[in-house]
Amino acid sequence: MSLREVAIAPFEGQKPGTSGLRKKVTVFQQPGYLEAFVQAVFDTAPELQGGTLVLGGDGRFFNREAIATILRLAAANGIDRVLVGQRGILSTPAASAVIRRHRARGGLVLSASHNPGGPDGDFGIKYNIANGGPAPEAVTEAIFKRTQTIGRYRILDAMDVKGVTMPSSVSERMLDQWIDQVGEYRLGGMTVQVIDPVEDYAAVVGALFDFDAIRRLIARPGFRFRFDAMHAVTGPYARRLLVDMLGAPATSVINAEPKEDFGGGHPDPNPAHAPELYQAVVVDGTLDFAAASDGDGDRNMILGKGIAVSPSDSLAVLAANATLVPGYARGISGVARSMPTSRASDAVAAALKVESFETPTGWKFFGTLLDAGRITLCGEESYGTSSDHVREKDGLWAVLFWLNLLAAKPGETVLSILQAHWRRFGRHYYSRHDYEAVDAKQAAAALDRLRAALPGLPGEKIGALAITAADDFAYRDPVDGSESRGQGLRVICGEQARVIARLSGTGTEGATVRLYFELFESDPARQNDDVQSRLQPLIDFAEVRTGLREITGRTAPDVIT
Ligand code: G16
Repeated sequence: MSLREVAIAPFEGQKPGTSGLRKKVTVFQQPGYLEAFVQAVFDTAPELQGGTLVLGGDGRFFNREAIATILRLAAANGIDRVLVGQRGILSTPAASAVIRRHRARGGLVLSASHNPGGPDGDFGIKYNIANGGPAPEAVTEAIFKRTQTIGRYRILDAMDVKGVTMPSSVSERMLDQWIDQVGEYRLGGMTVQVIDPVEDYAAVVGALFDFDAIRRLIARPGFRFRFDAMHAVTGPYARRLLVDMLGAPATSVINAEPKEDFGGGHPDPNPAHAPELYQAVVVDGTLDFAAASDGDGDRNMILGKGIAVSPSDSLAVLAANATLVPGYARGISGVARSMPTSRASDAVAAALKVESFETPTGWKFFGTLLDAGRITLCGEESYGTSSDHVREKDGLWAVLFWLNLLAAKPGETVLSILQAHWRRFGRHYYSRHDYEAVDAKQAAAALDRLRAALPGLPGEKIGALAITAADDFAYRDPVDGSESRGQGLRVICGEQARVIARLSGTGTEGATVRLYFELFESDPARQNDDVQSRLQPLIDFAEVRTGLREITGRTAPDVIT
């Protein structure tokens, strides 16, 4: 074994975005690029020395190579033990569960989430802290700063791996293969423990739900359901929980084999990227319940016969019905949503007389509220929902929650649960329009145009709706007092409506402009209209005031969810 220090020059742009560092695979493949970023993490997180680190990813192309490299870096940086998911697999919520259950000091999760994979696709890496959640902004900023001055990385050079069944010395290629077996071995002075990627996660979520009731629901004649793992990481998790533990037929979990390129698909669970499932359930009504998850297993889409559940509504429904689920039977302490997420969950929190919070986009902003016990549930419009059981959003958890609700409400369907919810709390019509791979300067110009108009907007009208406020969202964390500015442009029409515009922090090509629309409807007779038609005045307003079409030459959004 020999420990080497390799001199390097800093790479430009190693700035973590909404959710870690995401770049094209080819960027990560540059010699020293991954090493420089991981070394910057180790330099900024000295608490990892002598402690346990969790390591795994969504199985996308470059996952295995990255794990072999990170193991050698960790061994050279004084990490005591690394828990690695077998075959390099750990879904994002599972990584969070492992960090918490094993009291690890942090984790590296290799994923670009819903972004496409493969040699020409995206790769990503994010650092999670000891609470199991994404590193807060202060930490990601410190990592970024370190990447700008870094001059060397430390790596274990020749492989020296010792284990009961292992030869004493192996090549890096072999190291990459050794993560296929559950077991323990030594790498330099460090212990590598290859773990079953599902076990900890299944124990954590298994304690929350009424599995007997869900088992009976699934066994009920005529109840037809399907889970689409989109050839991404959730397959093994869904098989263990839904098939092995809950008795669902094996055929109800589709695309369950994780693939390096997600089978050529786009593992983003929304009606645009899971059109067949959407058609089968929502349009043709051939299934009662269906769901899908994304690349790293933290997102969820819930579909019922005749209805695609808006993620904002999903959060609100879960909050309103939480006491029906054993893990939340004593009630919830509060609910948080990201700013662009509809205010449907605020209405529930008000009725339940619990706190509600509006945070910037990014799961990392929920961490302090969860740790402080101020919230139990949180969610985002981008198909993410979760609770205080982990510190990440959790796709399968949301699916189990919905199944538990259906089991606890005999005779109800997804649609009838939603309609009853709207009658009680009012409906927040909601949609997001994405303009993808826009020239970065043009995208900035469109947002600048709306930003410049903000001060003059209050008092103006959008159709019959009066604008009451307009600003660039800034947030002060109520727990630690940290401030975040420039988090998205808001045009607010009292409780009636909102238009929001922001740039995505997860894209890797040009800029993605996101426009979000929300309209409140309290009249039950008007709660079942076509969503896009109801939102049209808000859509027209956003397009005109940003000048998006004129500036970019685009005639329509690329994705509507
Ligand atoms: C990430 C973040 C989420 C965020 C989403 C979209 O999700 O964890 O908090 O809502 O990106 O972010 P943006 O609008 O900036 O693209 P994931 O599933 O990609 O990790």
